[in-house]
Amino acid sequence: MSAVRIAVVGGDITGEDVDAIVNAANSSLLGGGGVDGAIHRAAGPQLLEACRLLGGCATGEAKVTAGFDLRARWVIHTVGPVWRGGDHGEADLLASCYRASLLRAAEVDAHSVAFPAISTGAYGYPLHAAAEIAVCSVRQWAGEAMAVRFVCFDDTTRHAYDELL
Ligand code: AR6
Repeated sequence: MSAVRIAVVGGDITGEDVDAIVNAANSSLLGGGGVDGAIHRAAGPQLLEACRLLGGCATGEAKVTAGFDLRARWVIHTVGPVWRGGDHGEADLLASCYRASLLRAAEVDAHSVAFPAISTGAYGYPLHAAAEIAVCSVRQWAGEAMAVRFVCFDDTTRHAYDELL
């Protein structure tokens, strides 16, 4: 039996009642637009202070902070690849974001994790390919039991995940 239970939901990730939400950040970890901006607004200014101490994050890796004003206890900040045509290791880097995020979650004893569709907004990763990598990478998780929620901000994203699951 798989260690992962997967759900697809619509809406805003900042309201998720889970142990950890994942942020699609940039390598500075100092905030931005999209889901990153929404998470920083909802978590409050302490999140930026905590991020400053992390010294950035490489693409494909993940780092954890507290969730501050969020319902989620933790925020896992990961940096997805910018889409550059698909020949620049984008798929491996995106898969690595999901794996690294689940590893960080397990390290802080988080057993429920909400993911946005990493890299599919400002970073331009084609949605269907990204959703497939998201689902495959999460299904390969072989660690402790994990409830994963893919939080889809728009209907197009939701359809892409629904088709896969
Ligand atoms: N809840 C859930 N998903 C959301 C939310 C939300 N509140 N807001 C947007 N999305 P993006 P990226 C969806 O651009 O492509 C930032 O400036 C959005 O519709 O947020 O990884 C960072 O600082 C899309 O489906 O992230 C980086 O510089 C998905 O989240 C850069 O953007 C990802 O879109 C990262 O780009």
